[in-house]
Amino acid sequence: MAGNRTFTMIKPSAVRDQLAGPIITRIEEAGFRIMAMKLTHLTNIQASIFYQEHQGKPFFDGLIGFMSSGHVVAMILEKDDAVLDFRKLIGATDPNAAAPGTIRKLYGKSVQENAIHASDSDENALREERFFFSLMEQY
Ligand code: IDP
Ligand code: MG
Repeated sequence: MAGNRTFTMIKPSAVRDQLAGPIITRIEEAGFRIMAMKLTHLTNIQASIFYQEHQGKPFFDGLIGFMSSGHVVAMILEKDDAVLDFRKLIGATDPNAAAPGTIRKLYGKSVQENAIHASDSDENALREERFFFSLMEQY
C-alpha cells in the first residue's frame, strides 16, 4: 500500500523570485496537509549528501552549486497516495515537458531551476524527511 507522506523542497530560484507563497497555495489547494516546514540554506556538503544518488552525473556539480545558492523551503506533506499524487502535481523534471498547470510548468525556469523537489518513493520520502527534520519536530 502506498504511504501517505512525502517530502518536498521549494528550490532557491523559486524562493528568490518570491514564489514560495503561490507554490504553497497550489500544494494546499491540491489537498496536501503541511506537517512540517522549514526555511533553511543548505551547505555544499549537505546538498551533496541529499542528492547523493546523482553523484557522478554530468549535472551533479551544477545542481549542488544551485541548491546551496540560497534558501529552500522544506516540507513534509500528508495526503493519500502522497508520493505519486505529488509527483503528478509538480510535473516532469524539465519544465518545458511538464504538463500544463503543474508547478514546474508554471514556475520552473530550466531543467536545473525547476522550482521544486519531490520524493520519488516512500523509502526516499522517509530518508529525505529525516534528513531535514528531527524526530521531535514530527510529533
Ligand atoms: P526529479 O527532480 O524530477 O526527481 P532527478 O532526475 O531526480 O529529477 O534530478 C534531480 C534534479 O537534478 C532535478 O530536479 C534537476 O534540478 C536536476 N537535473 C536533472 N537532470 C538534469 C539535467 O539534465 N541538467 C541539469 N539539471 C538536471
Ligand atoms: Mg529525483
